[in-house]
Amino acid sequence: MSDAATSNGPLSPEQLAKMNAYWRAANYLSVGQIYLKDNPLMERPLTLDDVKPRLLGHWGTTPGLNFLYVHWNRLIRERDLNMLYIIGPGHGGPGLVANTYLEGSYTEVYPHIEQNRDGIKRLFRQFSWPYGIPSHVAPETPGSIHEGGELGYSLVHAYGAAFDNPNLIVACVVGDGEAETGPLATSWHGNKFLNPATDGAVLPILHLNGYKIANPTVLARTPHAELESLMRGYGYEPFTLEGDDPETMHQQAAAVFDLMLDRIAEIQKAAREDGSTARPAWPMLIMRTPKGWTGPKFVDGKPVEGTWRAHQVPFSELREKPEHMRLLEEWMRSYKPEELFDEKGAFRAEFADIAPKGRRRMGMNAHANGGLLLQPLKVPNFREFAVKIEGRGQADAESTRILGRLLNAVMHANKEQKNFRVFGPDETASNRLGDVIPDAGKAWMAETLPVDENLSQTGRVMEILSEHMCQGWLEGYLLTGRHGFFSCYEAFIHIIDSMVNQHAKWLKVTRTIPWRKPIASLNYLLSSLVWRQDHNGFSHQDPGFIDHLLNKKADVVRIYLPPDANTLLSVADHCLRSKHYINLIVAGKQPAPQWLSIDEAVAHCTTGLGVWKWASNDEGSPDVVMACCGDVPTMETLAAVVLLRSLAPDLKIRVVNVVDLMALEPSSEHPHGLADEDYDQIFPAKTPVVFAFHGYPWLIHRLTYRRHNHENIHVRGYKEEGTTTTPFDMCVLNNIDRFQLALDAVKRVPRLAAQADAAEQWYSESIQRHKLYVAENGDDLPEIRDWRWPQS
Ligand SMILES: Cc1ncc(C[n+]2csc(CCOP(=O)(O)OP(=O)(O)O)c2C)c(N)n1
Ligand SMILES: [Mg+2]
Repeated sequence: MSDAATSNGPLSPEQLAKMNAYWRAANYLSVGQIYLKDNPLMERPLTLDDVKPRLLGHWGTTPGLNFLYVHWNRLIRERDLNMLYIIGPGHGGPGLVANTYLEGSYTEVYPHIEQNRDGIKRLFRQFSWPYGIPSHVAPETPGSIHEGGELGYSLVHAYGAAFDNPNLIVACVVGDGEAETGPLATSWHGNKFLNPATDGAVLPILHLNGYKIANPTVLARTPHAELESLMRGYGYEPFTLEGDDPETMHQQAAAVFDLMLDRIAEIQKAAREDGSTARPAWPMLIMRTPKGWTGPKFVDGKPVEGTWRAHQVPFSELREKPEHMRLLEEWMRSYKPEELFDEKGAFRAEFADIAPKGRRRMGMNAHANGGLLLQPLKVPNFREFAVKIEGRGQADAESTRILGRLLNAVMHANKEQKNFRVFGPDETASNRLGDVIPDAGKAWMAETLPVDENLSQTGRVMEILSEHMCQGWLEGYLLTGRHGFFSCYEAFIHIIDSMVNQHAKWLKVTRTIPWRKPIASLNYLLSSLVWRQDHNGFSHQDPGFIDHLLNKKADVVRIYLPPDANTLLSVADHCLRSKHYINLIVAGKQPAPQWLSIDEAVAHCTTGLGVWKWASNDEGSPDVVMACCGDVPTMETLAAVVLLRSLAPDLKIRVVNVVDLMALEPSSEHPHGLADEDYDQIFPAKTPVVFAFHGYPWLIHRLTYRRHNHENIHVRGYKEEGTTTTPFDMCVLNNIDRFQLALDAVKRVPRLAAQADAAEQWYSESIQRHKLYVAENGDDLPEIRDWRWPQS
């Protein structure tokens, strides 16, 4: 095409020519990254030596992303916008690298990628090259908070970024394939939670390039009227942009974006100045352009542009097929690099000049490097919420309810900063964190009825029945420099296993990127735990998220199982203040005995695991160590100790409680790992250890297999036995009950060998009695249900 303006629209001929040149430059640099390692400006004919040996990357989505970038640049300049760009199809990495290079951001963070021939050569070479940069919009890419490798989370991240950022516009490209994922399909409902007065705007672009890797997309083959109705049904005002002629498309895009940005400004003015409280129909764009736009139309006689064949590298086999070499040469020269870069290889000033400056450049937007904006969370003194301990285990408390009070105080303390939100899939109250709700309110922009309680347009508790949304909103919120807390039923947190993988990868990589500043930790509270799912049963019983998280890098993951409310307070305080971790807290919500004073709790949490002297009688050399981790296993262990005292009065028992699971690992594997000398003091050589664990038992072996005395550790935990039954019967079904733990101890202490048979008998009788009682009465035996630690 010629650069002269031929179509009508808001762009002047000169503006159109410059924007198109900018787009050509971005496309040129994108193709160059995928294909070339030398001859970056094509100052001589391409040869095989210029081409990378392995061609890795994705072209198809990239020209569309580049097209949008240049249009965002114009809008940012003209309207002085603060804009963040989130790319759903993150495989379009070359486009974002190209654009941040053209605007200068890339060179600022990576000075060796200079604005000249050498710089472009390095830019090309590093892409998808061993120890170079990844092919996606990765943490290494300036301006990104979203990798996009795992599809589905762009729009939920966009909403998370926009909450409490009233001056931010988050432009979000949703791939039409990505739009088929469950999380993305729900993400559209973010508009029911976004307040136009106090939050920023999200500008979704459905990138309808028609195809995924190998198939058409559902939405591309849905009649336009249906698609528009779908978007209207989600509550948006859909706009459409369709075509493939660059000039016409630039003009039409400029026109439609002007309309959409005006619409956003109107919505915000209505809410912020005119007091409107209605939920607005935010604009969204359906953008229908060819996949691999401006790329090769045919390869080997088959159509490529506008088809799925454009998805990755449109053609390879350059060595074998000279025709392909010619295609590459033609394709790259179609962008006219000689017009775009000067004789030194610098992007010509007349084009470079149309990009925004400084922090307005999307590659330099501080919101995309949230650690730059992070204000420490104000955490009030958690000791004020402590449970008073008058006699070990005498009074019950609901641990999570106590935590809810602390969270409420945190909400209050950060009211002005507006940088703390609590997330949950309809379970905040059920998990007994309800004290955080009345003052903070639950965010809700949808309709309300008189029967509703605590819904508020400025609510800070985020509840939607989608673990994906809770996770994604929180990630977006954290990545843009704020703080949050996510509570979830233990069994269903698995729904976001894959999302947390991606976040953990992000944290791991960003640790090594000097210009990326640490962000607040992602804090989980898992409650409604496996052992106390009396009314829900087997479907609600799964402690496996701990195992899942353990696969992540040690420098990213922390896992805590506080046995009571005061330890929970101490752990939560620590997690809320920490940075750049994934903190998992597992704590029950049911009334349960309280063991440690707040001072003891702080000391215990500081070491992570320790001997509970008040429950031990080992005088420094135990016959057996009764270890426990998790609130129910702790209670069963203590009850087992009491049983053992009558079964074998002279048995020297040491009780060890583990609150920080990672303390079990060797210090060479995890920074929280206890030094071997300290571990050996607590778990002495040759001494049997009966370990009652909240989760799957093999996990404890996994953590301790390198420790001394591992051969003497015997672990009880959840072994996938469950149903709707009494709390104690759950323990019995999984052999983690007090009778079993006591029997385990007797059987493992050599000098009690003579008592083993009698103990087996006692065990069978006890369990039989329990079973009969439960079956008959539908409740646990009174002495079990009302059990208390004996007061000395
Ligand atoms: C959750 C997930 N499933 C599968 C893939 C593999 N994958 C990578 S790209 C792609 C197609 C994406 O299509 P679309 O969203 O339309 O992107 P575009 O056409 O813009 O490339 C698929 C299936 C993935 N990255 N993530
Ligand atoms: Mg597509």
